[in-house]
Amino acid sequence: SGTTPGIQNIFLGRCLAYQEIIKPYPQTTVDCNSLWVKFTTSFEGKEPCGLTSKDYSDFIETSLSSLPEDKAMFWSGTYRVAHDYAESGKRFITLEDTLLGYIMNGLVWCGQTAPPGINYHSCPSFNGCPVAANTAFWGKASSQFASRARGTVTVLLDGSNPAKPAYRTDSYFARFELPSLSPEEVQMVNIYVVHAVNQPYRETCNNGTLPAMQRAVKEHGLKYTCQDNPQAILHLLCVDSPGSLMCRIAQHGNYSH
Ligand code: NFD
Repeated sequence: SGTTPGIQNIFLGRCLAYQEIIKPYPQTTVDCNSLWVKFTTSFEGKEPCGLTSKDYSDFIETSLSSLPEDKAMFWSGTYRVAHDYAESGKRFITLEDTLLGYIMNGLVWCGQTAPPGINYHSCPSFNGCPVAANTAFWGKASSQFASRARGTVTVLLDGSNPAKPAYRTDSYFARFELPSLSPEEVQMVNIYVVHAVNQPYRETCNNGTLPAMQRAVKEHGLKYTCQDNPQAILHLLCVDSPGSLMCRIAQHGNYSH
């Protein structure tokens, strides 16, 4: 598929709405028109597969500001529940709750050497380039986001997916985020293993890929905790299966055994 239709309007609209209406946490103001120019300058007129994270440095560094303490949240395989829990930056701040991530989430774009420099008709698929073009942007955005985390950070991993291990060394989290956490600024990594309701616990804090992840966190010089399906996460998942046994919450005057 090609570049997202109307990408300039979406970009500018998201940028303005984020700063004028959404404002999830205090940040310095960024001019949306100059940000659009920095974005297009990153890839315009260039081979779509020839980009590196350097091409996006100026754009990414202009739009990402500092993060409040204890708020950064990372997710891997847990997009929906992580964002439900983060509550649009009110409880936790994911990359998608920052100005940069909010503007860019879900957009598709690519350049071309021929005029007009942006390809509106066809862009390489996610795996279509030798080094995915996606990684040039999202890898840099992820590492810059993680490098701004302070205090306690929270990571949500998927312990129920038979096709994808909870901790994959080829995930953005493992490749770009964990290595960018500052051992000086980050005091604790709280790992939450998410288990789908009514599914067997495939991987837990003590099984599967989680021990390797905890070793990696420790080797990076960080302290951690690990919890399987904490109550707050379970309660969020239970919205979709309120009647299932593991979702039953005792109510005053309505206990069932
Ligand atoms: P993931 P992760 N094809 O859930 N982040 O740890 C297509 F089309 O496995 C945010 O790798 O976890 N898309 C964003 C794919 C993107 C494919 C990257 C694929 N084969 C990284 N594989 C974002 N907002 O878009 C992976 N993806 C894409 C940061 C797809 O968009 C976040 O701060 C999927 O939703 C988070 O902490 C996304 O990669 C961590 O890295 C993540 O795949 C999540 O990357």
